[in-house]
Amino acid sequence: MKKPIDLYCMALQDRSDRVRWLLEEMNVPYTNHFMPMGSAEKNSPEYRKLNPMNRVPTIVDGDIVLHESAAICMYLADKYSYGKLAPESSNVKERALYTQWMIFSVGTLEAVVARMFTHMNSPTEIAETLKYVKEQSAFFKMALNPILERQDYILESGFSAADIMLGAVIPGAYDDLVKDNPPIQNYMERLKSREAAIRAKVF
Ligand SMILES: N[C@@H](CCC(=O)N[C@@H](CS)C(=O)NCC(=O)O)C(=O)O
Repeated sequence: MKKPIDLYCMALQDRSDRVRWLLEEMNVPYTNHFMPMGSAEKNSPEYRKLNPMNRVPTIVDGDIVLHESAAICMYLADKYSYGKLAPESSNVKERALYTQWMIFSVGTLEAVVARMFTHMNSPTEIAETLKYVKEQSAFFKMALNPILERQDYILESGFSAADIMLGAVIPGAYDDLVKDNPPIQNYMERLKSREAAIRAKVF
């Protein structure tokens, strides 16, 4: 029998959330390894060998060791759900859009959302950060709203790992993206009600 995938994280609600949600969607067995922030295990040389960045998530799947949540989700969806949660390469347009949204979710959206955790150290910085997030969120809405007004998920072909990435990141900008914005609000309700997301305790 295949060994369950090892998923290294600090807690359920860190960036391991999207990986756990995807594994639950695919019914792929996994083991959570919780290493609280500042713990000896997280700072150990053994963990550094798996992830030299000393961050989470990291997975070990046989001889594959991977970090970066979007890369992990792309790898897992290709390996365990090719043609379902990951569009096939022969479906050139869907695959290109899938890659776009996977990378957007961490490289652009999460980069903006994360500012609210790191750039809030003085009243001036807080005001600047909130203004920046609001401005960027206006662009995000321009990109996402028209798509989510015409279809249930970010890809025309239906629910995919890209929705998992977006769904895990979007709540971080709740006031600017979700509140009083029916297209994203309804999208988030659809995602939150998925049994795999509930099992993974993402929200
Ligand atoms: N781009 C990376 C970011 C990873 C990351 O920053 N993870 C945070 C937790 S959510 C972390 O490990 N922080 C602990 C630390 O920096 O020591 C990804 O998406 O996996």
